[in-house]
Amino acid sequence: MLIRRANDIASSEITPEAIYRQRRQFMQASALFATGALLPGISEANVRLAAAANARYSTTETPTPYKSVTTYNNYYEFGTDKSDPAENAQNFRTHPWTVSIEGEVKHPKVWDIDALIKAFPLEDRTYRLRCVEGWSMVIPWVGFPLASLIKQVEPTGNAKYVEFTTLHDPAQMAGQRIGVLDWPYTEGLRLDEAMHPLTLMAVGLYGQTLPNQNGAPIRLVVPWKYGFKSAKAIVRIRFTDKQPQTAWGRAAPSEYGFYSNVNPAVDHPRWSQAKERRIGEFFKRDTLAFNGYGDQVAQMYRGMDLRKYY
Ligand SMILES: Nc1nc2c(c(=O)[nH]1)N[C@H]1C(S)=C(S)[C@@H](COP(=O)(O)O)O[C@H]1N2
Ligand SMILES: [Mo]
Repeated sequence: MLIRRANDIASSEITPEAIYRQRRQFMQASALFATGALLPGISEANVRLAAAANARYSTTETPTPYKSVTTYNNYYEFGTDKSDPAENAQNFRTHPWTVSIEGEVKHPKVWDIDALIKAFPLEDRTYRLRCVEGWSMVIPWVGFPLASLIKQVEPTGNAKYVEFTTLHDPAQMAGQRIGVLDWPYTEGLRLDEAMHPLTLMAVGLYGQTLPNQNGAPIRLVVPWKYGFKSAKAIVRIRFTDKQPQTAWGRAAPSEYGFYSNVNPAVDHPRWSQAKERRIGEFFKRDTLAFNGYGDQVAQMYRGMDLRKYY
């Protein structure tokens, strides 16, 4: 047996990260995918997800420890300190939940979250995440390409952009009872960006359902853009002919542009973007153009002045 049984492992060792690593090693050794039930789940809240590893779209860099991924968060609906979301989102209700697909599509539909998660094959994809504040992580997501959903709903000829909206529920999200942003959080992509194979709808990380603080039950992940483009807790995906407003764009248009592609050559008005601190590392590393995904995404911006379209 390539893996130890769960009851041979000291309970302190049974972290989602340890389980994920073992499962990955096991899969690599046996070429067995989507088994889904190799080890018992560690808690009822975090359900294991059956997903196929996608090496083509994954970095081989070491994932940031589960603990950091789930306790160092930006999610202003639950507070502005990095430790706030892990504490304040604990009782956030992610069921029942619907995601409405609307606007310029031939097949608008209000999806039940469980049906949506079952409708498209899930993949394990490890991506870099670069926050506009200057830190970065490597996160093993579970999700499906947004392109799969878009193909199914068939955008009309008028669809040029896609708008994403987070749940608006001030009773549950204390941050929405105060200012900071004009709630709910909204984000947007151009249709070709939304269709790009790297653009993911994430429903899990480290092989399990998303922790609430990371955007359960479903969030966007756009790895070549600053982290704030990757909106959490999505309830609406709307196809439009006009460029959507974004929450950060409304709050500070000169600081947070619509594109917000990671770009070490274009500074934030208040700080440099040339370097970043990978969470868990001491020395800063150079920030890469398009967060290192330039080979795959740069052609979408050919001919555009990336200083103007920041
Ligand atoms: N709804 C919502 N989505 C959000 C945010 C937020 O405040 N609210 N913060 C963004 C920012 S600034 C970052 S860096 C990432 C962080 O994702 P993580 O906490 O899963 O690492 O979420 C993004 N998505
Ligand atoms: Mo961020």
